[in-house]
Amino acid sequence: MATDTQGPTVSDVIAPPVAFFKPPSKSLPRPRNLDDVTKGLRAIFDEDNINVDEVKEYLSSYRAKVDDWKESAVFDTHRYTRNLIDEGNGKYNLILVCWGEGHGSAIHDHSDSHCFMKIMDGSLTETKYSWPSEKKKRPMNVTDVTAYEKDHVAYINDSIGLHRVENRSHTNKAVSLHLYSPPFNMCQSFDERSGHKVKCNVTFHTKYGEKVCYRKQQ
Ligand code: CSS
Ligand code: FE2
Repeated sequence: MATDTQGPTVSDVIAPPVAFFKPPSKSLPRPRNLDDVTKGLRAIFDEDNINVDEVKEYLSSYRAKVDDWKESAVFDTHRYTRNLIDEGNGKYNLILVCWGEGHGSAIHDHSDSHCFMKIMDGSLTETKYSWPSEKKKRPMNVTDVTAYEKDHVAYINDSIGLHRVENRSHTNKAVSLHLYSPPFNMCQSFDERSGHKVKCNVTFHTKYGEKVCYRKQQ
């Protein structure tokens, strides 16, 4: 691995409030709806130690239905929206992300958190990048491009790298369920051509169905 990269190396251990190293324990029933998922996740995260594969398998075992998310899904014409549906007892944020046709995220990191993304509807393309050089401005290096279909669960953290998520469809919206543990409200986004990074706020379009207003600071 290059020594001038600004991200953590694979040997860096992410140390969130909940440790993510343990053999799977809970065998929860397959969730029938999003309420079940929310409760099941609370039960999984009730433990002090969490297993990444257990969370992935649990989210994968759920077959998403439009009826489950349509009440909480709020779309915007101009950009994708984040809709907070559970704060996981402070251990994680569970967010329904609503992507209009052609909407996509910036290239970003995940503030030392674990990020799970389950496709609830439509299809999303994830482009992964390695951390850019601190020293040289140069185009960022793509490490993987994968299109995910409904019910797939993807996982990333800063040791794996950075990513951009896009709804490349020009005719269909997409909806995804994201779990970030621990929760974070700032991350970094990156310019693909230079690797230049800026800090950005992670804001919500709605929280528990209510529109969130962010006042501009004077
Ligand atoms: N880009 C989304 C999530 S991809 S993990 C966001 O901004 O929250
Ligand atoms: Fe992300």
